[in-house]
Amino acid sequence: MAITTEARINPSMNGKTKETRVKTYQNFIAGKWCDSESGETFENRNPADTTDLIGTFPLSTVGDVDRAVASVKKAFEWWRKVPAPEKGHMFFKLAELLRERKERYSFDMTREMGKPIFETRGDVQEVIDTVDYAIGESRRMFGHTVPSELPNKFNMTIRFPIGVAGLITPWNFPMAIPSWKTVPALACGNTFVIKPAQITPLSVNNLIEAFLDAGFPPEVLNVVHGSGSKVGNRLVEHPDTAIVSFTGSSAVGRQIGEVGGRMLKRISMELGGKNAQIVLNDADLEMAVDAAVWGGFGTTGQRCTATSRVIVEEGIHDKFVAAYIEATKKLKLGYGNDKGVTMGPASSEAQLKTDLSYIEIGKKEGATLAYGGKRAIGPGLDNGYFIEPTIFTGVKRDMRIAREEIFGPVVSILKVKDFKEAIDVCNDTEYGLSSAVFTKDINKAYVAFRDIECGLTYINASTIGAEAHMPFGGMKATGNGHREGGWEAYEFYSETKACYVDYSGTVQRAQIDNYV
Ligand code: UN1
Repeated sequence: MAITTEARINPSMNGKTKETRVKTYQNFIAGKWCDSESGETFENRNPADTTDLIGTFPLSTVGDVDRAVASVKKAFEWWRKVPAPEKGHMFFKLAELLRERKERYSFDMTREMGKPIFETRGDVQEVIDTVDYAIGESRRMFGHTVPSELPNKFNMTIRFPIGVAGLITPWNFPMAIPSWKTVPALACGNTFVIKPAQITPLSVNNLIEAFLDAGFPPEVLNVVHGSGSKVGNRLVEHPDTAIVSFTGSSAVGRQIGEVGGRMLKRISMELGGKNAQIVLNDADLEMAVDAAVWGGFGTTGQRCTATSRVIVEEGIHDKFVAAYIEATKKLKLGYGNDKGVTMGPASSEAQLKTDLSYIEIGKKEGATLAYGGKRAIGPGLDNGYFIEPTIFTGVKRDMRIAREEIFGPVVSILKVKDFKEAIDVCNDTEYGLSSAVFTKDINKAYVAFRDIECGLTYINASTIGAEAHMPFGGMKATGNGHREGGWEAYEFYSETKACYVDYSGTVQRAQIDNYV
């Protein structure tokens, strides 16, 4: 899958934890690793140290996508008939391989997108969890049997494979999110072409390598690297991709929805978030602070589920802010494969610029910059896209920093007078992905479940940390109503077919013969 073209020494970052080879990576199309027909490539660099070139990947064309789709379309004809439990055996082997390779894949992931190694281990673990679930689900895939309204007639539903899935995946969970899509897609009998984000192509090649080594037929899975405008668009517009699953921004999601809607495709979209953690007066302060540090600055704030707003009730506000700043000071920035690092860089220069521009916006809007606010510099940081974890206080609900998704380590604190106002502020956003409430009052917990307009609500836990066997996704502009993870993903990746057997020996007319 990769050809080493050049050896080089990387002197920086203590030289300890760095790979020193530059490789040429390829697409996987029609059962073979291959370059793009364009011959063009793009670079994959370490965002913690941009002098560290990880490798080059193919900048693919519409022609490459068309070849890939044609190939997996052909494979679908027989893959759909392979018994699901047989697929389950392959998933069993895949889980074993992923467990063996967890450390290597985590290292590669940290190197290409920056989150610390303990987080990338979690990312690979999320893949393992998703695969473990598929092993079980491959022997379930339940339909329903229900009584018929007519005598001597049998009614049941079965799950029916759909066809080719075009999968477009982001860089913040470079393996976990691709696994949420690829694993149930294959388990349900579909085949796929995946286009990974250009920031994290290696992690998806690693996933594909694991699939192949686990014995999945090479014909059923293809990866095509390149830009969203060429490769991504073609996957959406291709007449033979019956399914499109996309994780990314709401702006791109709207475009995909338009095209896919017109073509009547089955589309799943997991888009932006502006998640809030509510801290009520009776909250356990220490826990609420820990959760807001993890939720706000884990993954450098680059999660759809990141805590970008903390809504704090008046009585605990000042204590919370002071403790939150103190706890945030303890974060250690650096290259995530180095020991002791707890926060990596922004994953790209573009993301860093967005983060910094929102900090300027926050200041201009009149919020108080309580901590951070600058590009982070110093030993081990100067070649990377590092930014200080940033806290704004005195944020008002109509400010842009309280409304727009930033996707960086910039947290807005909003003070409210009571629980009712907290819920009102929490819902005052176009998004509806994740939410959290810190309280000891069980009644308030249930009110939160009833009234918060989000796909995920946590009580006394951070807004991040969804588990792979639970449905994941959001309301409002966060998506189009589908969920990833757990059983709901299996519903998305298969059609429901209603099957009837009439064993009465006569032609019975439903709704008519039984109501004379
Ligand atoms: C995302 O940010 O798109 O719940 C996914 C979480 C992770 C997944 C996040 N398990 O934060």
